[in-house]
Amino acid sequence: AAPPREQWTGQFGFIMSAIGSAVGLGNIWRFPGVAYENGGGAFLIPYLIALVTAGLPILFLDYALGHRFRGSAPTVFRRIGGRIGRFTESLGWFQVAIAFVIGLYYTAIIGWALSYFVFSFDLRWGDDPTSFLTDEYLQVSEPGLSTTFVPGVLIPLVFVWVAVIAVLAAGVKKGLERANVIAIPALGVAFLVLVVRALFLDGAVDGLNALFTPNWAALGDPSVWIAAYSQIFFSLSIAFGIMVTYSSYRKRRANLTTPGLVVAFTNCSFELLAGIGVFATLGFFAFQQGTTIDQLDGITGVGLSFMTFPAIVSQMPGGPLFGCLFFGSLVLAGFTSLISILQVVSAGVQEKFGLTSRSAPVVVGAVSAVLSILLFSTTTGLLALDVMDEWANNIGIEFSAVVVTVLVFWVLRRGRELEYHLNAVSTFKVGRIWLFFVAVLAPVLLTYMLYERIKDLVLDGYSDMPGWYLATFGWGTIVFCIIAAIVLTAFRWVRSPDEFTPWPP
Ligand code: MET
Repeated sequence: AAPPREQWTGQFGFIMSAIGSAVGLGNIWRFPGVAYENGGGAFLIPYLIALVTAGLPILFLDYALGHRFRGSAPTVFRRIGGRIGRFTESLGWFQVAIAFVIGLYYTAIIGWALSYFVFSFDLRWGDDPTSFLTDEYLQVSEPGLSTTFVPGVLIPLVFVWVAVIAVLAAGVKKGLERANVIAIPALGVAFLVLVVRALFLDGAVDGLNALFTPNWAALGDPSVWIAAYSQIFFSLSIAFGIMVTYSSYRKRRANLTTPGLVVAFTNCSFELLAGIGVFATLGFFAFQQGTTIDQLDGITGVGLSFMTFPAIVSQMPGGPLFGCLFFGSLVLAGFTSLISILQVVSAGVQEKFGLTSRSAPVVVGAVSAVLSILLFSTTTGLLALDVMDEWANNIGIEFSAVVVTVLVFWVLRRGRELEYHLNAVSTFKVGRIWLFFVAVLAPVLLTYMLYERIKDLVLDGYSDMPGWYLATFGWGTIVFCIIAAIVLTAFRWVRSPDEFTPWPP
């Protein structure tokens, strides 16, 4: 017989690991720019509404699914499907596929951050960090598929892949949990020092004003709401298998909702803190240039972390230390999320194909690493990354959330059972309001937003990129996930999942 299912040591290990997953590049690299672009201070309203109406409810749903049905996403959706489990399993594989795709580019950004951590010591980017990034470091060429590898990008990327495979192969307790228990406190300290330092820079207050001054008109724009919901899903690591997988390693009698509140609160606090730190720093930059923040370029996404920040670090007293703290934080935050994302893929493959917890990460990691290296260590990596991120997050994850909620609550009608399961041991009880949010409000809102987003992308394209390119890397990503879901569902289970994760309990 196969060994029993792996477990966290206890609640603390789980909470640290769940925070490790939630607090990631999304908090530092994505949130500040998204908030700024979508109404600044006014963005906090859709953000908080998204948190309460969909973020927390779906976080609890993911916990309940993983914990009750005790498996990776495909196992969970097969089990909950009962007689139609052969079909519902595909939803689990769809989530695995999204996690797989995100893992490919997520690693690339961690690799860049690792390079920039080293570059911080001697401010390697020189006087023009923008051209340093695109011309010298990434050596960006026209959109396309290049086979010219860039060694400076390739080497850290390989390093990140080896590290993540090693952590996963060491197992849930000795690998994932241990990595998080060490990295998360370190991240907390480093980031706090960074933010406090930023607040004492000249111009910091102007930066905060730029971030928090509300543009109320933005609230009437559906794309602002979509951005808020996408950000919450990505940031809490929900609706694409991560929390399902992580909660399946919890002990049988476990308090589910209370740790969920702790994790969500910590994540959102960290996110706001990142917004404050980043904008205080931008305020300083604007002050130095004798301009205002709205005149600055590159305060979102890749540009913010890898062009604007290096420029600021160069102008700052004690810049190298500040740079190390910033890029070191990115590496720690990113890595602890990356291990959760690869675990989704690894656990799914492990269970279906009867692999061991040691061999699965090696197989899955090797395949992912090769693809990731092919896509992102060549001269066309940056563009592919931007497009894949947009589609995976704004289409893939939201689509998955809609299908999960409709399937679980309307097709299979398992709402009361999951409510009961959540309440059995948890101290924070959920009830009718939870059911209403997760079963009615979330699917309705998300369906509408998905429709709007798809319409926009079809009619207006994205960032002036050529249509064929969006078809390949954007829509292609979604098509890839759907095909992967169908194909992986069609394979036979090497062993029944019930052998290694006993079911029914
Ligand atoms: N929650 C993570 C973040 O905010 C993303 C999911 S795990 C790759 O970056």
